[in-house]
Amino acid sequence: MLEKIETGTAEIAVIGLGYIGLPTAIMFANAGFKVTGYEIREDVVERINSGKAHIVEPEIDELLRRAVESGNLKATSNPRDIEGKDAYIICVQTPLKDDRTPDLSYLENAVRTVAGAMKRNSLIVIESTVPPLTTVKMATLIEELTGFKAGEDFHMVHAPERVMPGRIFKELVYNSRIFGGITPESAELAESLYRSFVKGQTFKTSSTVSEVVKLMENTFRDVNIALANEFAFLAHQYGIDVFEAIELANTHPRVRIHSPGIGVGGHCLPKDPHLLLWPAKEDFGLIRLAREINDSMPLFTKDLLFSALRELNVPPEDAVVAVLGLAYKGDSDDTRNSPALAFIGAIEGDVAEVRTYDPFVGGSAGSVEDALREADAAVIATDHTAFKSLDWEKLGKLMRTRILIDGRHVVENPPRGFLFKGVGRGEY
Ligand code: SAJ
Repeated sequence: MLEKIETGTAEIAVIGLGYIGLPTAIMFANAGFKVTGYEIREDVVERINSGKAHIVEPEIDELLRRAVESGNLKATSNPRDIEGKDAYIICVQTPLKDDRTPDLSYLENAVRTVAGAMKRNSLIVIESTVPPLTTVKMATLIEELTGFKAGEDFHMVHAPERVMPGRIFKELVYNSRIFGGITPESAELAESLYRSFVKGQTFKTSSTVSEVVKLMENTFRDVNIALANEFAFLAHQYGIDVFEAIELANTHPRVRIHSPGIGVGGHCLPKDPHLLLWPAKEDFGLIRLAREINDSMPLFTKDLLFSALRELNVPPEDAVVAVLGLAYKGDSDDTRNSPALAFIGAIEGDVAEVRTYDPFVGGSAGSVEDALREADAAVIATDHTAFKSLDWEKLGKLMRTRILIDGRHVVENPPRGFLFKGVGRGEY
Protein backbone atom coordinates (compact mmCIF):
# COMPACT_ATOMS: atom_id res chain seq x y z
CA MET A 1 0.00 0.00 0.00
CA LEU A 2 2.70 2.49 1.04
CA GLU A 3 4.57 1.72 -2.17
CA LYS A 4 1.47 2.38 -4.28
CA ILE A 5 1.01 5.72 -2.52
CA GLU A 6 4.64 6.70 -2.95
CA THR A 7 4.70 5.74 -6.62
CA GLY A 8 1.41 7.52 -7.31
CA THR A 9 -0.26 4.31 -8.46
CA ALA A 10 -2.80 4.06 -5.61
CA GLU A 11 -6.36 4.41 -6.90
CA ILE A 12 -8.56 6.76 -4.88
CA ALA A 13 -12.31 7.11 -4.48
CA VAL A 14 -13.72 10.31 -2.96
CA ILE A 15 -17.22 9.91 -1.54
CA GLY A 16 -19.29 13.11 -1.65
CA LEU A 17 -18.31 15.82 -4.15
CA GLY A 18 -19.32 18.94 -2.24
CA TYR A 19 -17.38 21.95 -0.95
CA ILE A 20 -14.64 19.72 0.47
CA GLY A 21 -14.89 16.51 -1.57
CA LEU A 22 -14.61 18.07 -5.02
CA PRO A 23 -11.56 20.25 -4.25
CA THR A 24 -9.90 17.28 -2.50
CA ALA A 25 -10.59 14.99 -5.47
CA ILE A 26 -9.14 17.65 -7.79
CA MET A 27 -5.98 17.96 -5.67
CA PHE A 28 -5.33 14.20 -5.70
CA ALA A 29 -6.06 13.97 -9.45
CA ASN A 30 -3.70 16.84 -10.24
CA ALA A 31 -1.06 15.22 -8.01
CA GLY A 32 -1.16 12.31 -10.48
CA PHE A 33 -3.51 9.80 -8.84
CA LYS A 34 -6.43 8.12 -10.61
CA VAL A 35 -9.46 9.45 -8.72
CA THR A 36 -13.08 8.37 -8.94
CA GLY A 37 -15.49 10.82 -7.36
CA TYR A 38 -18.69 9.23 -6.07
CA GLU A 39 -21.72 11.46 -5.73
CA ILE A 40 -25.41 10.55 -5.56
CA ARG A 41 -26.61 13.75 -7.31
CA GLU A 42 -26.53 12.76 -10.98
CA ASP A 43 -26.69 16.33 -12.31
CA VAL A 44 -23.55 17.14 -10.28
CA VAL A 45 -21.77 14.09 -11.72
CA GLU A 46 -22.62 15.17 -15.25
CA ARG A 47 -21.40 18.70 -14.67
CA ILE A 48 -18.13 17.60 -13.17
CA ASN A 49 -17.42 15.13 -15.99
CA SER A 50 -17.92 17.93 -18.48
CA GLY A 51 -15.27 19.92 -16.58
CA LYS A 52 -17.62 22.36 -14.85
CA ALA A 53 -17.76 22.84 -11.10
CA HIS A 54 -21.11 23.14 -9.31
CA ILE A 55 -19.57 25.23 -6.52
CA VAL A 56 -18.11 28.72 -6.68
CA GLU A 57 -14.48 28.91 -5.58
CA PRO A 58 -11.45 30.78 -6.94
CA GLU A 59 -9.35 28.67 -9.36
CA ILE A 60 -11.76 25.72 -9.30
CA ASP A 61 -12.77 25.82 -12.99
CA GLU A 62 -9.20 25.77 -14.25
CA LEU A 63 -8.07 23.08 -11.78
CA LEU A 64 -11.12 20.89 -12.45
CA ARG A 65 -10.66 21.14 -16.20
CA ARG A 66 -7.05 20.04 -15.84
CA ALA A 67 -8.08 17.08 -13.63
CA VAL A 68 -10.81 15.92 -16.02
CA GLU A 69 -8.82 16.47 -19.24
CA SER A 70 -5.84 14.50 -17.90
CA GLY A 71 -8.20 11.57 -17.42
CA ASN A 72 -7.28 11.42 -13.73
CA LEU A 73 -10.69 12.49 -12.38
CA LYS A 74 -14.00 10.86 -13.20
CA ALA A 75 -17.25 11.32 -11.33
CA THR A 76 -19.90 8.63 -10.99
CA SER A 77 -23.16 7.76 -9.25
CA ASN A 78 -22.61 4.06 -9.69
CA PRO A 79 -21.16 2.34 -6.59
CA ARG A 80 -19.67 -0.38 -8.83
CA ASP A 81 -17.26 2.21 -10.25
CA ILE A 82 -15.56 2.52 -6.88
CA GLU A 83 -15.01 -1.18 -6.30
CA GLY A 84 -11.55 -2.36 -5.32
CA LYS A 85 -9.93 1.05 -4.78
CA ASP A 86 -6.86 1.48 -2.58
CA ALA A 87 -8.11 4.53 -0.67
CA TYR A 88 -11.59 5.87 0.11
CA ILE A 89 -11.98 9.44 1.28
CA ILE A 90 -15.34 10.29 2.82
CA CYS A 91 -16.40 13.96 2.62
CA VAL A 92 -20.11 13.96 3.43
CA GLN A 93 -22.06 16.33 5.61
CA THR A 94 -22.89 15.62 9.25
CA PRO A 95 -25.70 18.08 9.99
CA LEU A 96 -27.83 18.38 13.11
CA LYS A 97 -31.40 17.10 13.28
CA ASP A 98 -34.18 19.38 14.49
CA ASP A 99 -33.57 18.20 18.07
CA ARG A 100 -29.89 19.24 17.69
CA THR A 101 -28.54 15.71 17.81
CA PRO A 102 -26.17 14.73 15.00
CA ASP A 103 -27.61 13.24 11.83
CA LEU A 104 -25.00 10.64 10.95
CA SER A 105 -27.12 9.03 8.22
CA TYR A 106 -25.05 10.52 5.35
CA LEU A 107 -21.87 9.24 6.94
CA GLU A 108 -23.33 5.81 7.65
CA ASN A 109 -24.60 5.49 4.08
CA ALA A 110 -21.17 6.49 2.77
CA VAL A 111 -19.49 3.93 5.04
CA ARG A 112 -21.93 1.23 3.87
CA THR A 113 -21.17 2.10 0.24
CA VAL A 114 -17.44 1.86 0.94
CA ALA A 115 -17.86 -1.44 2.79
CA GLY A 116 -19.67 -2.84 -0.23
CA ALA A 117 -16.91 -1.76 -2.60
CA MET A 118 -13.62 -2.08 -0.73
CA LYS A 119 -11.00 -4.82 -0.93
CA ARG A 120 -8.62 -6.08 1.76
CA ASN A 121 -5.93 -3.55 2.87
CA SER A 122 -7.88 -0.46 1.78
CA LEU A 123 -7.32 2.85 3.55
CA ILE A 124 -10.50 4.67 4.58
CA VAL A 125 -10.28 8.34 5.51
CA ILE A 126 -13.14 10.29 7.09
CA GLU A 127 -12.79 14.05 6.50
CA SER A 128 -16.29 14.86 7.77
CA THR A 129 -16.56 16.55 11.17
CA VAL A 130 -17.91 13.87 13.50
CA PRO A 131 -18.73 13.36 17.20
CA PRO A 132 -15.88 11.85 19.25
CA LEU A 133 -15.49 8.05 18.88
CA THR A 134 -17.33 7.95 15.53
CA THR A 135 -14.35 6.72 13.48
CA VAL A 136 -13.88 3.75 15.81
CA LYS A 137 -17.63 3.00 15.59
CA MET A 138 -17.52 3.19 11.79
CA ALA A 139 -14.54 0.80 11.79
CA THR A 140 -16.66 -1.65 13.79
CA LEU A 141 -19.52 -1.22 11.29
CA ILE A 142 -17.13 -2.05 8.44
CA GLU A 143 -15.91 -5.13 10.34
CA GLU A 144 -19.53 -6.30 10.68
CA LEU A 145 -20.33 -5.65 7.03
CA THR A 146 -17.17 -7.12 5.48
CA GLY A 147 -15.78 -9.63 7.96
CA PHE A 148 -12.42 -7.77 7.70
CA LYS A 149 -10.52 -6.91 10.88
CA ALA A 150 -9.92 -3.19 11.53
CA GLY A 151 -6.24 -2.26 11.66
CA GLU A 152 -5.25 -5.61 10.12
CA ASP A 153 -7.37 -6.02 6.98
CA PHE A 154 -8.12 -2.34 6.50
CA HIS A 155 -6.82 1.01 7.74
CA MET A 156 -8.97 3.84 8.96
CA VAL A 157 -8.25 7.50 9.71
CA HIS A 158 -9.99 10.70 10.70
CA ALA A 159 -8.40 13.64 8.83
CA PRO A 160 -10.52 16.75 9.34
CA GLU A 161 -10.67 19.46 6.71
CA ARG A 162 -9.84 22.98 7.91
CA VAL A 163 -10.39 25.15 4.88
CA MET A 164 -12.22 28.40 4.49
CA PRO A 165 -14.45 28.97 1.45
CA GLY A 166 -12.83 31.44 -0.92
CA ARG A 167 -9.34 30.19 0.02
CA ILE A 168 -9.88 26.45 -0.35
CA PHE A 169 -7.13 25.65 -2.85
CA LYS A 170 -4.51 27.65 -0.93
CA GLU A 171 -5.54 26.29 2.44
CA LEU A 172 -5.67 22.67 1.21
CA VAL A 173 -1.99 23.00 0.37
CA TYR A 174 -0.62 25.22 3.14
CA ASN A 175 -2.77 24.50 6.24
CA SER A 176 -1.40 21.98 8.70
CA ARG A 177 -3.28 18.69 8.85
CA ILE A 178 -4.06 16.12 11.52
CA PHE A 179 -4.20 12.39 10.73
CA GLY A 180 -5.92 10.39 13.46
CA GLY A 181 -5.55 6.68 12.86
CA ILE A 182 -7.28 3.74 14.49
CA THR A 183 -3.69 2.40 14.42
CA PRO A 184 -0.36 4.24 13.98
CA GLU A 185 0.07 2.51 10.61
CA SER A 186 -3.29 3.90 9.39
CA ALA A 187 -2.22 7.43 10.30
CA GLU A 188 1.11 6.97 8.56
CA LEU A 189 -0.51 5.77 5.32
CA ALA A 190 -2.95 8.71 5.23
CA GLU A 191 -0.16 11.16 5.98
CA SER A 192 1.94 9.91 3.07
CA LEU A 193 -1.09 10.00 0.74
CA TYR A 194 -1.89 13.63 1.61
CA ARG A 195 1.77 14.63 1.45
CA SER A 196 1.31 14.37 -2.33
CA PHE A 197 -0.14 17.89 -2.22
CA VAL A 198 0.00 19.18 1.40
CA LYS A 199 2.92 21.52 2.06
CA GLY A 200 1.80 22.52 5.58
CA GLN A 201 2.86 20.63 8.70
CA THR A 202 1.33 17.19 9.28
CA PHE A 203 0.69 15.52 12.62
CA LYS A 204 -0.26 11.95 13.49
CA THR A 205 -2.45 10.94 16.40
CA SER A 206 -5.40 8.68 17.29
CA SER A 207 -8.76 9.02 15.54
CA THR A 208 -10.53 10.18 18.71
CA VAL A 209 -7.96 12.90 19.43
CA SER A 210 -8.32 14.07 15.83
CA GLU A 211 -12.12 14.21 16.10
CA VAL A 212 -11.88 16.22 19.31
CA VAL A 213 -9.23 18.58 17.87
CA LYS A 214 -11.53 19.56 15.00
CA LEU A 215 -14.48 20.10 17.33
CA MET A 216 -12.39 22.05 19.84
CA GLU A 217 -11.23 24.45 17.14
CA ASN A 218 -14.74 25.57 16.29
CA THR A 219 -16.01 25.34 19.89
CA PHE A 220 -13.13 27.61 20.92
CA ARG A 221 -14.37 30.22 18.47
CA ASP A 222 -18.00 29.79 19.45
CA VAL A 223 -17.31 30.13 23.18
CA ASN A 224 -15.04 33.12 22.64
CA ILE A 225 -17.66 34.87 20.50
CA ALA A 226 -20.21 34.19 23.28
CA LEU A 227 -17.83 35.86 25.73
CA ALA A 228 -17.58 38.86 23.42
CA ASN A 229 -21.39 38.91 23.21
CA GLU A 230 -21.62 38.86 27.01
CA PHE A 231 -19.16 41.78 27.13
CA ALA A 232 -21.40 43.59 24.63
CA PHE A 233 -24.44 43.00 26.82
CA LEU A 234 -22.59 44.45 29.81
CA ALA A 235 -21.31 47.39 27.76
CA HIS A 236 -24.89 48.43 27.04
CA GLN A 237 -25.57 48.54 30.77
CA TYR A 238 -22.44 50.62 31.43
CA GLY A 239 -23.11 52.93 28.49
CA ILE A 240 -19.83 52.28 26.69
CA ASP A 241 -18.81 51.11 23.23
CA VAL A 242 -17.56 47.55 23.68
CA PHE A 243 -15.51 47.71 20.47
CA GLU A 244 -13.39 50.49 21.90
CA ALA A 245 -12.96 48.44 25.07
CA ILE A 246 -12.07 45.28 23.10
CA GLU A 247 -9.54 47.11 20.96
CA LEU A 248 -7.83 48.42 24.07
CA ALA A 249 -7.97 45.05 25.87
CA ASN A 250 -6.43 43.42 22.79
CA THR A 251 -3.35 45.62 23.15
CA HIS A 252 -2.42 43.23 25.97
CA PRO A 253 0.06 40.74 24.47
CA ARG A 254 -1.88 37.67 25.61
CA VAL A 255 -5.48 38.80 25.08
CA ARG A 256 -7.39 38.25 21.84
CA ILE A 257 -11.10 39.01 22.33
CA HIS A 258 -13.44 38.12 19.46
CA SER A 259 -16.15 40.35 17.98
CA PRO A 260 -19.72 40.51 19.30
CA GLY A 261 -22.59 40.69 16.82
CA ILE A 262 -26.07 39.72 15.73
CA GLY A 263 -25.18 36.03 16.04
CA VAL A 264 -23.10 33.10 14.89
CA GLY A 265 -24.00 31.30 11.67
CA GLY A 266 -22.54 28.99 9.08
CA HIS A 267 -22.34 25.23 8.87
CA CYS A 268 -19.66 24.74 11.53
CA LEU A 269 -19.71 26.98 14.58
CA PRO A 270 -23.39 26.54 15.50
CA LYS A 271 -23.11 22.76 15.00
CA ASP A 272 -19.72 21.56 16.16
CA PRO A 273 -20.15 22.30 19.90
CA HIS A 274 -23.21 20.01 19.83
CA LEU A 275 -21.17 17.25 18.16
CA LEU A 276 -18.45 17.64 20.80
CA LEU A 277 -20.91 17.24 23.68
CA TRP A 278 -23.18 14.60 22.19
CA PRO A 279 -21.40 11.38 23.24
CA ALA A 280 -20.44 12.77 26.68
CA LYS A 281 -22.37 11.61 29.74
CA GLU A 282 -21.76 14.90 31.56
CA ASP A 283 -20.29 18.35 30.98
CA PHE A 284 -19.82 21.58 32.95
CA GLY A 285 -22.33 23.57 30.90
CA LEU A 286 -20.03 26.32 29.61
CA ILE A 287 -20.21 25.21 25.98
CA ARG A 288 -24.01 24.87 26.09
CA LEU A 289 -24.39 28.30 27.67
CA ALA A 290 -22.17 29.82 25.00
CA ARG A 291 -24.38 28.28 22.31
CA GLU A 292 -27.47 29.71 24.02
CA ILE A 293 -25.90 33.17 24.26
CA ASN A 294 -24.95 33.16 20.58
CA ASP A 295 -28.38 31.86 19.56
CA SER A 296 -30.02 34.66 21.57
CA MET A 297 -28.20 37.48 19.78
CA PRO A 298 -30.77 37.91 16.98
CA LEU A 299 -33.33 38.48 19.76
CA PHE A 300 -31.03 40.97 21.48
CA THR A 301 -30.79 42.82 18.14
CA LYS A 302 -34.59 42.73 17.92
CA ASP A 303 -34.73 44.38 21.38
CA LEU A 304 -32.44 47.17 20.11
CA LEU A 305 -34.72 47.71 17.10
CA PHE A 306 -37.92 47.73 19.14
CA SER A 307 -36.55 50.11 21.77
CA ALA A 308 -35.53 52.49 18.93
CA LEU A 309 -39.01 52.28 17.41
CA ARG A 310 -40.52 53.03 20.83
CA GLU A 311 -38.19 55.99 21.35
CA LEU A 312 -39.38 57.53 18.08
CA ASN A 313 -43.02 56.59 18.72
CA VAL A 314 -43.28 54.26 15.73
CA PRO A 315 -45.75 51.47 16.58
CA PRO A 316 -43.92 48.23 15.66
CA GLU A 317 -47.02 46.90 13.87
CA ASP A 318 -46.76 49.87 11.46
CA ALA A 319 -43.00 49.71 10.98
CA VAL A 320 -41.28 48.95 7.69
CA VAL A 321 -37.89 47.38 8.43
CA ALA A 322 -35.09 46.98 5.88
CA VAL A 323 -32.60 44.20 6.68
CA LEU A 324 -29.26 44.68 4.94
CA GLY A 325 -27.42 41.37 4.59
CA LEU A 326 -28.69 37.79 4.57
CA ALA A 327 -25.41 35.82 4.45
CA TYR A 328 -23.98 34.46 7.69
CA LYS A 329 -20.72 36.30 7.16
CA GLY A 330 -19.31 39.15 5.14
CA ASP A 331 -18.69 38.93 1.37
CA SER A 332 -20.21 35.47 1.19
CA ASP A 333 -23.43 34.23 -0.44
CA ASP A 334 -23.85 31.49 2.16
CA THR A 335 -27.02 31.78 4.26
CA ARG A 336 -26.74 28.51 6.18
CA ASN A 337 -27.81 29.11 9.81
CA SER A 338 -27.53 32.82 9.14
CA PRO A 339 -28.39 35.00 12.15
CA ALA A 340 -29.88 37.45 9.62
CA LEU A 341 -32.56 34.86 8.87
CA ALA A 342 -33.12 34.17 12.57
CA PHE A 343 -33.51 37.92 13.12
CA ILE A 344 -36.03 38.19 10.26
CA GLY A 345 -37.95 35.22 11.67
CA ALA A 346 -38.05 36.96 15.06
CA ILE A 347 -39.50 40.25 13.79
CA GLU A 348 -41.81 38.97 11.03
CA GLY A 349 -45.38 39.19 12.21
CA ASP A 350 -44.47 41.88 14.78
CA VAL A 351 -43.76 44.56 12.16
CA ALA A 352 -45.74 45.68 9.10
CA GLU A 353 -43.14 44.77 6.49
CA VAL A 354 -39.64 43.31 6.28
CA ARG A 355 -37.58 44.09 3.20
CA THR A 356 -34.27 42.46 2.53
CA TYR A 357 -31.25 43.28 0.43
CA ASP A 358 -27.98 41.39 0.06
CA PRO A 359 -25.51 42.08 -2.76
CA PHE A 360 -24.44 38.40 -2.84
CA VAL A 361 -27.71 36.62 -2.06
CA GLY A 362 -30.38 38.92 -3.51
CA GLY A 363 -33.45 39.57 -1.38
CA SER A 364 -36.84 41.21 -1.81
CA ALA A 365 -35.33 44.59 -2.81
CA GLY A 366 -33.04 45.14 -5.80
CA SER A 367 -30.80 47.71 -4.13
CA VAL A 368 -30.07 49.36 -0.79
CA GLU A 369 -32.09 52.36 -1.99
CA ASP A 370 -35.11 50.20 -2.85
CA ALA A 371 -34.93 48.54 0.53
CA LEU A 372 -34.74 51.84 2.41
CA ARG A 373 -37.36 53.86 0.53
CA GLU A 374 -40.04 54.93 3.07
CA ALA A 375 -38.61 52.48 5.62
CA ASP A 376 -38.63 53.20 9.35
CA ALA A 377 -35.48 51.32 10.23
CA ALA A 378 -32.40 49.82 8.60
CA VAL A 379 -30.78 46.83 10.27
CA ILE A 380 -27.29 45.75 9.19
CA ALA A 381 -27.14 41.98 9.64
CA THR A 382 -24.02 41.05 7.62
CA ASP A 383 -20.59 42.69 7.48
CA HIS A 384 -20.33 42.87 3.68
CA THR A 385 -17.52 45.25 2.65
CA ALA A 386 -19.97 47.15 0.42
CA PHE A 387 -22.02 48.14 3.49
CA LYS A 388 -19.03 49.91 5.06
CA SER A 389 -19.05 52.72 2.53
CA LEU A 390 -22.80 53.45 2.47
CA ASP A 391 -23.60 57.17 2.59
CA TRP A 392 -26.14 57.18 5.41
CA GLU A 393 -26.81 60.89 5.34
CA LYS A 394 -27.89 60.51 1.72
CA LEU A 395 -29.77 57.24 2.27
CA GLY A 396 -31.54 58.74 5.28
CA LYS A 397 -33.38 61.11 2.97
CA LEU A 398 -35.18 58.11 1.43
CA MET A 399 -36.39 56.83 4.78
CA ARG A 400 -39.62 57.61 6.59
CA THR A 401 -38.01 57.31 10.01
CA ARG A 402 -34.24 57.35 10.46
CA ILE A 403 -33.35 54.42 12.67
CA LEU A 404 -30.12 52.53 12.05
CA ILE A 405 -29.35 49.31 13.90
CA ASP A 406 -25.86 47.91 13.37
CA GLY A 407 -25.64 44.19 14.14
CA ARG A 408 -22.08 43.79 12.85
CA HIS A 409 -20.03 46.88 13.74
CA VAL A 410 -20.08 47.99 10.13
CA VAL A 411 -20.79 51.67 10.82
CA GLU A 412 -17.81 53.33 12.50
CA ASN A 413 -19.40 56.69 13.37
CA PRO A 414 -23.16 56.96 13.91
CA PRO A 415 -24.54 59.12 11.08
CA ARG A 416 -26.08 62.48 11.88
CA GLY A 417 -29.86 62.68 11.98
CA PHE A 418 -30.29 59.00 12.86
CA LEU A 419 -31.29 57.22 15.99
CA PHE A 420 -28.37 54.76 16.01
CA LYS A 421 -28.04 51.58 18.03
CA GLY A 422 -25.61 48.74 17.53
CA VAL A 423 -24.79 45.46 19.25
CA GLY A 424 -22.17 46.44 21.81
CA ARG A 425 -22.49 50.16 21.06
CA GLY A 426 -23.84 51.16 24.43
CA GLU A 427 -22.91 54.83 24.37
CA TYR A 428 -25.30 56.21 21.80
N1 SAJ B 1 -18.36 35.63 14.14
C1 SAJ B 1 -18.62 36.55 15.15
N2 SAJ B 1 -17.58 37.09 15.83
C2 SAJ B 1 -16.27 36.76 15.55
C3 SAJ B 1 -16.01 35.83 14.53
C4 SAJ B 1 -17.08 35.27 13.85
O1 SAJ B 1 -19.78 36.85 15.45
O2 SAJ B 1 -15.38 37.30 16.23
C5 SAJ B 1 -19.47 34.99 13.42
C6 SAJ B 1 -19.45 35.22 11.92
O3 SAJ B 1 -20.05 36.41 11.57
C7 SAJ B 1 -20.21 34.00 11.44
C8 SAJ B 1 -19.83 32.90 12.44
O4 SAJ B 1 -19.34 33.59 13.56
O5 SAJ B 1 -21.62 34.21 11.50
C9 SAJ B 1 -18.80 31.91 11.94
O6 SAJ B 1 -17.82 32.55 11.15
P1 SAJ B 1 -16.27 32.09 11.07
O7 SAJ B 1 -15.62 32.93 10.05
O8 SAJ B 1 -15.67 32.11 12.42
O9 SAJ B 1 -16.33 30.56 10.70
P2 SAJ B 1 -16.80 29.67 9.46
O10 SAJ B 1 -17.96 28.87 9.94
O11 SAJ B 1 -16.98 30.45 8.20
O12 SAJ B 1 -15.53 28.74 9.23
C10 SAJ B 1 -14.93 28.07 10.30
C11 SAJ B 1 -13.45 28.32 10.16
N3 SAJ B 1 -12.84 28.06 11.42
C12 SAJ B 1 -12.00 28.96 11.97
O13 SAJ B 1 -11.74 30.04 11.50
C13 SAJ B 1 -11.39 28.48 13.25
C14 SAJ B 1 -12.84 27.46 9.08
O14 SAJ B 1 -11.42 27.52 9.11
C15 SAJ B 1 -13.26 25.99 9.25
O15 SAJ B 1 -12.76 25.21 8.21
C16 SAJ B 1 -14.76 25.94 9.22
O16 SAJ B 1 -15.26 26.70 10.30
C17 SAJ B 1 -15.15 24.47 9.33
O17 SAJ B 1 -15.41 23.86 8.29
O18 SAJ B 1 -15.13 23.92 10.43
